[in-house]
Amino acid sequence: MKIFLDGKFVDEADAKVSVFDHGLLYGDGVFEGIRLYAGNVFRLEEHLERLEYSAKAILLTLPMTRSELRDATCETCRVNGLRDAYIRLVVTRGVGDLGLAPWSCPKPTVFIIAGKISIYPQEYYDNGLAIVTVPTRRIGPAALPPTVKSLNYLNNILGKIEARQAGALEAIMLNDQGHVAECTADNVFIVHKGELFTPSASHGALKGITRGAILDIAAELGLPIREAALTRYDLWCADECFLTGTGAEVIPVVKLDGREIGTGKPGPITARILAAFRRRASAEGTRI
Ligand code: PXG
Repeated sequence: MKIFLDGKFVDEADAKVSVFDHGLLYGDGVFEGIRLYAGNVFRLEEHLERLEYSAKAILLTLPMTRSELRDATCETCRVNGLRDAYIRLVVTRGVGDLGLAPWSCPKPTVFIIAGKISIYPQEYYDNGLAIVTVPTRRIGPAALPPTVKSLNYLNNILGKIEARQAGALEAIMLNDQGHVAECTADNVFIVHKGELFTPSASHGALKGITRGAILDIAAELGLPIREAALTRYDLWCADECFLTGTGAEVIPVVKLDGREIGTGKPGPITARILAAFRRRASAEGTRI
């Protein structure tokens, strides 16, 4: 496997960053997780825009232009002969001294890995996930905007550990006010009386690229959709629930905190949305 690292393609064994890189020392950096479907990069411009916004929010000047990042992303897939892949594009603050100060880092580090990812086994797409609400809250916008896709995932990692301790693969994370924010690495949607609802960014949701695609698909299918403040009660009493993410795509949730959601089986609207998402995923995108 060839990795793009600071402008060059290197072998996996040589794809190394310094122990003085602030991405490692402090989680100081931003990233994107992107999918390649049948030789097309899904919503590449949206991913690059989110990366630019994340970088701007943490006052990190990207060392490559939009078109350089686009070319490098596509080239990483091409040199590895990939048609379907998961792409991880990372920009760290770069190498600096041992203090926090980002101004000691003259040059951000950029690397792109294109490989395989499968987050949930097929049986969960067929039967749905049983998940739990975890005690760790989603980091609030006053601490760090949750819309920034930064290298600081400890908050979500604690949520993931708590989910596993409870025997679940994913977890609902609430915000400081007790509203549903999202999962540890996925956005959440519910269906109630034919309408779709999802938490807004101001309730702690990352503006997921898959979430954005679902908003478009709902409009295309004529399904009413609203961003709303949701509580656990709203999820327990929903007719259907599903999660969205670059890795997971669209996955049904059939149980939350021991309560069956709807019939306890993946619902028909979730199935329509998943089918529409898969159609789009193979039809649209940036050809590599
Ligand atoms: N919320 C959070 C906190 C995320 O990290 C999403 C929502 C969904 O966003 P997208 O843009 O993917 O629709 C994410 C995305 C991994 C992995 O390595 C994590 C994500 C995506 C892909 C892989 O577990 N998180």
